[in-house]
Amino acid sequence: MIFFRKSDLEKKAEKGDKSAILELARKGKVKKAIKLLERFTDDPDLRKVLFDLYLKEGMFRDAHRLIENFGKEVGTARERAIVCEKVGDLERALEEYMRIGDFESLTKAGEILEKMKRTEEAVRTYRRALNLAPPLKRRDIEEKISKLEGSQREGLLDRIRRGLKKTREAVRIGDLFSGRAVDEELFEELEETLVRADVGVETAMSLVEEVRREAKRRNISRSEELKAVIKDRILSIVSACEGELRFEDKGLRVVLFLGVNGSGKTTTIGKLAYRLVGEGKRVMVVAGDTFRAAAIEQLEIWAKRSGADITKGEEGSDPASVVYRGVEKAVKEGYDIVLVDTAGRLHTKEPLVNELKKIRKVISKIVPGEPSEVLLVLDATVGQNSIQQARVFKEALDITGIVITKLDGSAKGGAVVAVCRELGIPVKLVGVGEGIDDLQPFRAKDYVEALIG
Ligand SMILES: Nc1nc2c(ncn2[C@@H]2O[C@H](COP(=O)(O)OP(=O)(O)OP(=O)(O)O)[C@@H](O)[C@H]2O)c(=O)[nH]1
Ligand SMILES: [Mg+2]
Repeated sequence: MIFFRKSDLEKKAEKGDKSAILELARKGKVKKAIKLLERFTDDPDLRKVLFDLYLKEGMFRDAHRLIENFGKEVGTARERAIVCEKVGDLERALEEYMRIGDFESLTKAGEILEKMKRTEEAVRTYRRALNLAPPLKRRDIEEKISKLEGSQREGLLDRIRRGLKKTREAVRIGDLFSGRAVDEELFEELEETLVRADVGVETAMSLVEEVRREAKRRNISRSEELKAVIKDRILSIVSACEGELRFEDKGLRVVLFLGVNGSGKTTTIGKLAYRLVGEGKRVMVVAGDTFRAAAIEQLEIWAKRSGADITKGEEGSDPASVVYRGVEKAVKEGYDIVLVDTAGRLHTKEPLVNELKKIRKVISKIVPGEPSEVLLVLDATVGQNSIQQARVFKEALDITGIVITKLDGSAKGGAVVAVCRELGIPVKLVGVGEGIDDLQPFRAKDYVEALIG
């Protein structure tokens, strides 16, 4: 049996002698050197040597542990990004690649976002990469973007289709148009069907009148051709109110949510917070609905699920003062977006709109120009009544947009048409389910496609 005596070098190395450890590593005793170095991770120089050895040996899990413990004190941003990506710590890899911000890193970040199914962000990141792309790489990136945009559209259309399934099945607008004579009976049925889908009697009548006129003018005799006409007419109504929420500006943005109780304010805030946090925004939700303790708890649950922070008060406390605290905190702490929940009814006899006006004033006092969005939430299942509600709110407050919720919940999906025609306020979001992902931008074309098929 042969016994190896510990060399002087090893003895010195074991005592933490830097140059001895380095010498060991150089001589190929890498495992031994690593073992020793792991005892001295508090020493920045030795930690660096250890990190480099880990990378050389492909020991990414161990390298990752060092990153977890020492953060930016270990390696370069690029090295950290690579290690995190290798071990599946995608959040951190993403953060590092975004921080580097050059063409290659942004491309990597885009790929990670794609893997995480954060499609919108992936597209945005690829676009940033495209701005920096060397000429030969541009095509690759452009292809990635167009592929993602295609799948994104498909996803949105599928979802709104699923959302409007009940309406479609109950009223079968699309089916009216197969193999029929174009006659008065068809027009009457079309009108009835539109009323059943809740586009509103007046809207239905005027739509059918337009279709009738067009049929005559173009001498249309095949009912299939009429389908395109009605789609086109509905599209022209709903396109006029296609809106979008934009938060690209720098500085704090405040969004105030209004609507009668049960319309879906709190749920919409939760879903939107989730989307915004996913886009890397710092989001604060404010429990301006102090009417019930359960309402505050409900918002808290959504805050947790979405990763947003919350400002809340006691049940029954003054909503405007909770909002004051929330917005003030958001300014001080550099949040990007504040989403303010409000009650659909009040304890006091004071009219709800007065309370809302007060809240609005408080916000603009702290951040001039805000709230930049005042969103009225309407429940599609309430149908025509929601138009009445909207008028009351619209008169008292400058509504900048409408959210239509529960499109999935009833056969009244046509309500969107009535809302567009009668209110003239942009529809900025639609809710198509109770899940955290069931909120989408309102795309007129997809809507009509999903409604009529
Ligand atoms: N199916 C479906 N349900 C929804 C949607 N949006 C909200 N809901 C449900 O509608 C109910 C009321 O939603 P909330 O968000 O609590 O409504 P609110 O406007 O905050 O109500 P108050 O706090 O009472 O004023 C809840 O059960 C939600 O899950 C949607 O898009 N689809
Ligand atoms: Mg609520």
